[in-house]
Amino acid sequence: KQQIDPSRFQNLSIEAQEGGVWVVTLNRPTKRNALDIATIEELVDFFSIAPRADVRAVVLSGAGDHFCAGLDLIEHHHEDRSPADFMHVCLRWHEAFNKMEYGGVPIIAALQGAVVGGGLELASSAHIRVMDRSAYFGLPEGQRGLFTGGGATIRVSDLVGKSRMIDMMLTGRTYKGQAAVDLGLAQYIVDGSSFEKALELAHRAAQNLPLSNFAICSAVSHMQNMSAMDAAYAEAVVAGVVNTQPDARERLAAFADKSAARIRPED
Ligand code: 1HE
Repeated sequence: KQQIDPSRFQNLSIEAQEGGVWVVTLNRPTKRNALDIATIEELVDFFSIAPRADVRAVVLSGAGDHFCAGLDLIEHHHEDRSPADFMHVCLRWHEAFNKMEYGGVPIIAALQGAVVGGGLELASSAHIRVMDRSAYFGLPEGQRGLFTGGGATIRVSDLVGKSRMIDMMLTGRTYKGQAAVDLGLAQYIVDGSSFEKALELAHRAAQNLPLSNFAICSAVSHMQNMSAMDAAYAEAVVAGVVNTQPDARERLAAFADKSAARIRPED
């Protein structure tokens, strides 16, 4: 097992709650949580360790009125990067975001205000997105003379489809409210605090056995990249491991002796 030392992080604030739920907050509200390279390195750091540090679920949030304004445009402007330099920047973004999507630890994003550009790429690397009424989604790259570099061509197009993503980039179209949920940009919208709802969902997910969550939050994504034949094979192998885990026996016994809760529709 590895240990996470919250004091090592500066651009992220990291807080452990009971039950193995961790809160990871982008903490540069005066910069609208724009993603500079230091923040990306901290995301790589945290999500490299999390799967082996008893982290059972993560709430990913942004301090202040906006979740994340995307690429730190001021840093990018000042650095005046070469093509190769920026390619390597993007590869670090992919390192961080792939660790999130494929790492096996459930990540629930709590969204408010701007979720734009790289901020949307970050949010789409989470497994569940919860938005409040102030949240809006956009890909302003086209207007800035840029292109997506943090996986939007893969993850955002997965959420909303190719044509809608191209429209968002070409015209700067944004989505908010129920329309954003209907498109699949978020799975939950709340009138109150998206953070509180995300926390509730994280605590609920953290009740599952870690190996089940590992499979849910890594295997599904891997399988999407496979042929149907290979995915079915991989699914059988994963189920072979997960569905025979000794820790599950207690839960199965509770079902068999009728002490386990039954599945009923929610209100
Ligand atoms: C920033 C950034 C940023 C704000 N990089 N510093 N992303 C964008 O094109 C979105 C750019 N940001 C905005 O459109 C707006 O800032 C917001 C809608 C997010 C917020 O508006 P507002 O009125 O609350 O804030 P503001 O006055 O615009 O900005 C406040 C401060 O945050 C200001 O800094 P200050 O030092 O002058 O106080 C801004 O400079 C700073 N700030 N956003 C740097 N993005 C791997 S490729 C990914 C490609 C992309 O992500 S492109 C999309 C970039």
